[in-house]
Amino acid sequence: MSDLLGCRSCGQTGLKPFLSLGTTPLADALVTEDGLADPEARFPLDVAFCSACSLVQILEEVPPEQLFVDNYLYFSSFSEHLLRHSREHAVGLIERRGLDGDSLVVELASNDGYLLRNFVERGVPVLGIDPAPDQAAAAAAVGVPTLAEFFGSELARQIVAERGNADVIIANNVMAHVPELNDFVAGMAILVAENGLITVENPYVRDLVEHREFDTVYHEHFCYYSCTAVDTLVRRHGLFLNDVEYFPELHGGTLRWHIGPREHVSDAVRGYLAAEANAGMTTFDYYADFGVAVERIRADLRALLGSLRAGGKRVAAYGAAAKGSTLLNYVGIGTDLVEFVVDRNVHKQGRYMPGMHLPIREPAALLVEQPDYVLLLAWNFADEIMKQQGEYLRRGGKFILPVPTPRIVP
Ligand code: DWN
Repeated sequence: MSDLLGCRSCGQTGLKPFLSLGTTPLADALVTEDGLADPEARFPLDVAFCSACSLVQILEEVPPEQLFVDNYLYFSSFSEHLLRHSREHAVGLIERRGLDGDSLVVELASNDGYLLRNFVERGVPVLGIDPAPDQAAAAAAVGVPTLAEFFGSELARQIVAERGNADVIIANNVMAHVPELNDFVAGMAILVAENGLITVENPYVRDLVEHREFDTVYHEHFCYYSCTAVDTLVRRHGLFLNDVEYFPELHGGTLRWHIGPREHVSDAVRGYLAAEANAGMTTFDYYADFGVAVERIRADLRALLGSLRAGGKRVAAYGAAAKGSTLLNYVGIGTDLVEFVVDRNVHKQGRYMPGMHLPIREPAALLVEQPDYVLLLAWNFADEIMKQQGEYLRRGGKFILPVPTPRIVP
């Protein structure tokens, strides 16, 4: 199969698979009560490496409309950590770039306006782009004008004609989500002003491998990036990877790439490129054993949950996250092991996790049911969630963190 497929970035065939997570339902396709008996769309979830440009990517291509338009329930504003991170990013850009009422900031995948609202509050004109209709409507309700469309070179030309070039383009957790990757980057090159800045954030593939974050693989994430792969990708479109920032606490380890139409590459970028080459991230061998490590996590987590349940302990879960769907389906965790999942997102409550059909309830259920253990599916927000669940912990509750190795805390 992979011999036929060309790399999403460079087009090279001969992609080399190194991880197979089976055939799984779509991670954010939460199931309604009425839909429990209906068959769920399932797709192969296999990850491969491109030896030509070092891009890690999945081999299956699910239509983006099916992923992000029909019944997409992810709203960014349910995490204080993410809101704080976004606010700091916006304020920093305004100050460093001297943004004002004559500027234009465009965000690609602007979701519910969680980030652009910081610019609106400071008088900087913005434009959000997000194909998910409910999120676009939520953004408009907080004063963020939003186009409910997919971004690419055609929409970029349309925006330039109507609004001019963008002084800043922000693309957080979206460049991993686009099947037509080159058209997406070409669109950014068209839209950005000649002295403008593009900041792109995505989880770092080095953390995925070295912290065993296999559950961050799902069909919404077509690509998993290194600086090497991003550098090659953007240069193809006349853009340059000029700087990079690392946020170890965000989504399991996130890089923010600073990209622009003028070349002035920082020592930080040179350092990352050298470190990735030295670590072997530009070769298949770096990824070759990842699948074995993931199979070990599956065995260890099943054993831990099985022993707790055999001992009469009750187990619930926290975070109806996309990564939670991957984990539950790959490990095979049903209601025999975990009774229910809680989540703050009211749009998710009352539905069921894809595939394994764990019911999703509000977080208060943890104090009502007081399970002995809670499997933290949203482990990337462990600090925020465990602080929030202080009462559950004070009553003797404990959390289970699934990666990089299943363990009970505190
Ligand atoms: O790339 C993507 C990442 C950034 O977000 C999207 N394609 C999909 C989504 O992935 P995810 O669902 O794994 O992301 P999160 O943000 O890790 O999901 C956390 C879940 O936990 C959300 O459903 C919200 C929920 N939550 C909660 O209930 N209480 C989160 C926090 C912080 C909380 O306190």
